[in-house]
Amino acid sequence: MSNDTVPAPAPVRPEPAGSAPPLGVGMVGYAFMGAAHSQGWRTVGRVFDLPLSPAMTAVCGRDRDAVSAAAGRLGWTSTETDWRDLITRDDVQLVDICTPGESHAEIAVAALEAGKHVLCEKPLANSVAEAEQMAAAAQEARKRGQLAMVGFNYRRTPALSFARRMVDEGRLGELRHVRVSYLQDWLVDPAFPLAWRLRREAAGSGALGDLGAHAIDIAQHLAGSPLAGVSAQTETFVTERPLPGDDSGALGPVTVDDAAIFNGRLVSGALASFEVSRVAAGKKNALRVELNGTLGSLEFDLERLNELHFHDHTDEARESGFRRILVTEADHPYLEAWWPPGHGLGYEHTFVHQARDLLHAIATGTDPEPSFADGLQVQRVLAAVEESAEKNSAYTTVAG
Ligand code: SOE
Repeated sequence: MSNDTVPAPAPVRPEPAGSAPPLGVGMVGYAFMGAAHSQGWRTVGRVFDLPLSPAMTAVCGRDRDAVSAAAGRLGWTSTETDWRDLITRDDVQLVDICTPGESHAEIAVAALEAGKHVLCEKPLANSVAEAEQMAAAAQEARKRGQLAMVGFNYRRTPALSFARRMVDEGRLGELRHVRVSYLQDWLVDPAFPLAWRLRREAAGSGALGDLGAHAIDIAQHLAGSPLAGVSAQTETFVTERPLPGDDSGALGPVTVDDAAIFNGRLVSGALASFEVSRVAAGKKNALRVELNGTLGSLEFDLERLNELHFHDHTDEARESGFRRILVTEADHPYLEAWWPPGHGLGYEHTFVHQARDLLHAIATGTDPEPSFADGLQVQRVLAAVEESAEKNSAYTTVAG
């Protein structure tokens, strides 16, 4: 066990007098997602009025030197080299899991059994069986007052939060279509190495679990209805890639998809279509969402994340069309705590909002969304997509 204390970075702003009671956070993993979550924990108390004040108590990683460096860089007070030691610390009440999918289930279940609240990165797990185990552990823990949430952070862009509000208020009428594409291009180059995200045993699936999980969550969340079934195709275009850290030029097999396309029917009756890819040249992190209802339509593009385009179909035809809503007004979701109108937010703010919402849920004892049960349902959709693709696109019902 390490539990080394690293010098804490100087606070940006001193804690206000009479501040909220502390809640110790312990984070496992400190790469891309760990850095994003750290940004959330570092910032949330300096922007929002909170019922609990998160303390960045400890970060955990196997390599002692690397985790120590990460702690200093990201703002964590101490380190652990074994997550089993992290989850049993008395000064940690919330365990934040930012590791590859292969370890989510083991860490989350153990942390819940150790009496901690849990935040887990998406996708919830690498298989439906693991996700079921996690959802069951979360249900048990709920009886003891512990909460568990999945990190589908895009729900917390102000624009998509506002879109959800507009759907709830009936501004789109009855939804007919939900269309989501999520495209990246970092795997176009066949020389890109066989990283963990390209190995099924580590990542569960490829673009499907990585990007499709977000797309499915967003579609179902905005529509307020789950997918009933899907018809899908998946493809791995580059089937072998260079082994990381091996200069001999040896290749290893890619065991996940590069891309997936699928369509389906929501329980509400709306039709949904999805396209996800990590080989779409020129698309960096292009998440696009479109909703068409009987009274109007909405469009969102993560590359212009402060905007929402709304067409009100009840407008007089001669004046109707899509209008751009700049989602930066104080009464837009989350914006009351940020900048004056027009001073937009970015990707990292979704993690601040995620931390804010989870802290409020813990303080008030309310169920956070998305829950582990929601994460399990997304996992079932992912499994149905893979099953359909194996059966040459046969319509496959989502289990549940
Ligand atoms: C990598 O493709 C990735 O980091 C995803 O894993 C994240 O969930 C997404 O937000 C950005 O892209």
